[in-house]
Amino acid sequence: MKKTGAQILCESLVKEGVEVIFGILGGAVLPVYDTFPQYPQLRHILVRHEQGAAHAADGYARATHKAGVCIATSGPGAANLVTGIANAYMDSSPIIAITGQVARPFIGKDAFQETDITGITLPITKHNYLVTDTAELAKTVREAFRIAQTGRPGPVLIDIPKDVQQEQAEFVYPEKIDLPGYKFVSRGHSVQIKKAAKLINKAERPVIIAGRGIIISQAYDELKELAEKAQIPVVSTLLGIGSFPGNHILNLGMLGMHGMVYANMAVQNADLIIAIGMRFDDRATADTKNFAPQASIIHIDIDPAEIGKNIPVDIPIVGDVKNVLKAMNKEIDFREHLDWVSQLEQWRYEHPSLETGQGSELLPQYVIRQIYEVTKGDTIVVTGIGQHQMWAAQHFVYTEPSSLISSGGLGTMGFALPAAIGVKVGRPQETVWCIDGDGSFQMTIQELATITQENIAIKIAVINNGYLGMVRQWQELFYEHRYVDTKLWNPDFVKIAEAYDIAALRVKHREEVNPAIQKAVAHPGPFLIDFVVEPEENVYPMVPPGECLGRTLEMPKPEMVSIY
Ligand SMILES: Cc1ncc(C[n+]2csc(CCOP(=O)(O)OP(=O)(O)O)c2C)c(N)n1
Ligand SMILES: [Mg+2]
Repeated sequence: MKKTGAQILCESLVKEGVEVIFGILGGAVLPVYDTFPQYPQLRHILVRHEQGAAHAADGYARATHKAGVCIATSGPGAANLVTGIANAYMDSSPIIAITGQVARPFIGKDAFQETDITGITLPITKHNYLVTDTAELAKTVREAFRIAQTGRPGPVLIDIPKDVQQEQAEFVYPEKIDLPGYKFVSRGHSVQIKKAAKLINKAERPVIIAGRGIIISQAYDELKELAEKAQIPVVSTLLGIGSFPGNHILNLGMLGMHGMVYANMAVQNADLIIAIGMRFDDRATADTKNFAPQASIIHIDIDPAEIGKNIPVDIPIVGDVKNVLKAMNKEIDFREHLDWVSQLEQWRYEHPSLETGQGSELLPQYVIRQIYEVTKGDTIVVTGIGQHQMWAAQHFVYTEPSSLISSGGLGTMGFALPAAIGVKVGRPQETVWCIDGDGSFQMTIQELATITQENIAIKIAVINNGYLGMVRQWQELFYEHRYVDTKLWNPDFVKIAEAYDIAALRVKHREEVNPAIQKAVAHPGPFLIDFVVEPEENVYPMVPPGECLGRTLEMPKPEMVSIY
């Protein structure tokens, strides 16, 4: 049967099981929007800025393990998606970005709202398409979903000229597609797996570094089996948090620039590192030349391009983490590393790492810890970028995978609010806490309107320190307290929330924190709390830029107190 390009697109999205599309319309996508009412199974959520659509699709994808979909018009609409696409690319999140393009005869003529979005997004997409033949559209959508969701996931963009959306073609959704140039290795090489297992079996001081690849490949049980069978302590990257239960005796927490001192010491003193589904990001490794100086390194990753990119590796294993671990666990001996584990316990005791400053009325770490206490951790946390992000990573105990959703690779301020929308839409039964900085929040604050229009019941905690806090911390520590333009004038966030018809409270004192969080949780709709916190609290531990993990700074002793 013949259908228009717009209908073919919608039919194809339905075939792919899409339920939600985040977007905002314009001239070059009008034919698609005009078709939406024929497909009531596709829920469209109208955002206020395309960056919000891309982050919402990304949050949805991370929370559901399905591709998230966003749509924008040509020119400025497509360009506004760019930050969100780059963010998804860096964190291997499968999103499908659909953009309208000017009609085919106008391409290359600098037509109104024409921009070369496939050119712009070439380095930040796993793949992208400009559809010039309506008969190819269904196949293109099928391919896009396959590419986005398999192997190492990532964003795929489909640019569709307006006249392709309007033109009719035969609709057949291809059962099979042939992607000759697209290959990924799913099962690891058995010889490499055996070699790795041998090393693990004889290691005296092994450490696992758990990355987001474990969450993507849903290899939690396999990771747990490996760690428990051979009694191997686990540290995780920021995006690996949740891949191994936060309350497990072998969990040493996050490593890296703001990792636990004992996690960093474990890596620096290990004789074997088993790096799983992680890419040796510089925030995790610190100075690469002095990373894990005593260790042999096993690196398991589905993307061969990651092997040896930042850190030389002794045993690379390319493959899907779940498959590799399944095969490897069969070769692993039951072992104990009593001396090593008790050494780590000793370091944990000597360097508790989570002390806070004495501060004034309200410490940000206390606020975050109270969100944990009230929710008992039964919530999904979505963060912005900065100090609050690190405190949310440190002071919460994440026992479930995908319970911390954060922008790791790109570090995109403005991610939290729209991503939290996507998370809540994808997992409506869960409580979702958007823990945002006052600076980050203002980068996509307009999505409060989306929340109200769609009644998306997320809870928002603005950690309002009156600063671009993480940058202020660097100015304090490395630029001799010269606070150039990090102080923020802020609007009244409670009034802002109320103007968007969202219930809100301001909290300035410690004793108000717990009741306010309880009130937010009990409230049936969205709720915002403006937590006015100590302005100059710093995030510790910290590895100063350029230093190695062995040089992790702790909070200066006279300032230390505990909030636990
Ligand atoms: C889009 C974007 N612009 C600039 C930065 C650089 N940057 C990193 S953290 C930060 C400060 C964030 O301030 P806020 O959201 O208030 O969080 P805080 O550190 O105060 O908790 C800035 C400006 C960034 N990460 N993203
Ligand atoms: Mg701030």
